[in-house]
Amino acid sequence: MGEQEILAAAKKAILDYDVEKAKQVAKEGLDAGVDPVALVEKGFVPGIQEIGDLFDCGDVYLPELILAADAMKAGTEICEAAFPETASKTKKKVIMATVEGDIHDIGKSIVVSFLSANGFDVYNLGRDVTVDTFVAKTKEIQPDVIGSSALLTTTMGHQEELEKALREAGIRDKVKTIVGGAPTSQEWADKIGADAYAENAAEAVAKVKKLCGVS
Ligand code: B1M
Repeated sequence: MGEQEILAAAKKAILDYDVEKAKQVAKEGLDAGVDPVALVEKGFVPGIQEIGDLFDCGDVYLPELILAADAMKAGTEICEAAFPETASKTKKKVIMATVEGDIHDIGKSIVVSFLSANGFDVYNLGRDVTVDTFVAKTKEIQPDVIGSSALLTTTMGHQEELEKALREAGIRDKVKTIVGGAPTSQEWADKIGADAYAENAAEAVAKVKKLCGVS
């Protein structure tokens, strides 16, 4: 299979809710020399986005969304393990998590992998993480940057609560913050007082580097 066929097969595996096929395509793609980042962004992501659109229209339901997400995770995890690593560590620490009430973590995991591959020491706190946990872990780990991901309009408000909680804990000026996730934007980051917003994983790396003064 050529690259375009592999990317199409990756997308199809998601649309078919096929975990085994997603794994197989990821492995075949990597063996064939396809860039793992391209495999995720141009193969698997368009598949899950189409499922999201179908869900939005009522053409697929939650069980199918869950199956598609399982296939997505299976494929992207294989690709993430193959993301090219930079030679040097930055010695900068980043906390990353999806906010409370939100279990979407596929995009956040991709961001974590990109940051790790670019030399950051990433503490992935997982998903459905409370503001209190963000604050406690910030005190414990003393990261340079805190990243929060929110995929729901009903959960993005926790990113604003995090800003407030960091101020109340007296540690807001000791750390930089970055927000991301589909309903968020630069306007949202500005409104809540976050230091940065990133639309995708590559932008997240560039913004976190800038926040840390790393070139
Ligand atoms: Co959910 N879901 N979901 N879902 N789901 C969305 C987000 C939705 C847009 C679908 C739709 O209606 N079209 C919609 C939200 C509507 C809204 O709030 N306006 C929705 C809904 C409604 C729901 C439920 C409420 C459904 C229900 O129960 N009735 C429910 C909520 C559960 C909860 O969290 N409490 C739910 C559940 C689920 C599943 C569990 C089935 C599954 C998630 C599985 C998992 O993540 N482990 C799921 C999925 C897969 C989606 C869609 C289809 C795909 C999300 C995804 O993985 N995208 C999504 C529709 C869509 O996004 N088109 C949808 C691929 C991923 C690579 O992109 O996550 O955007 P993304 O991450 C990107 C960027 O956003 C950015 O970089 C990433 C990589 O490029 N980024 C950051 C993300 N975080 C960042 C942090 C940063 C920087 C950049 O710095 C800190």
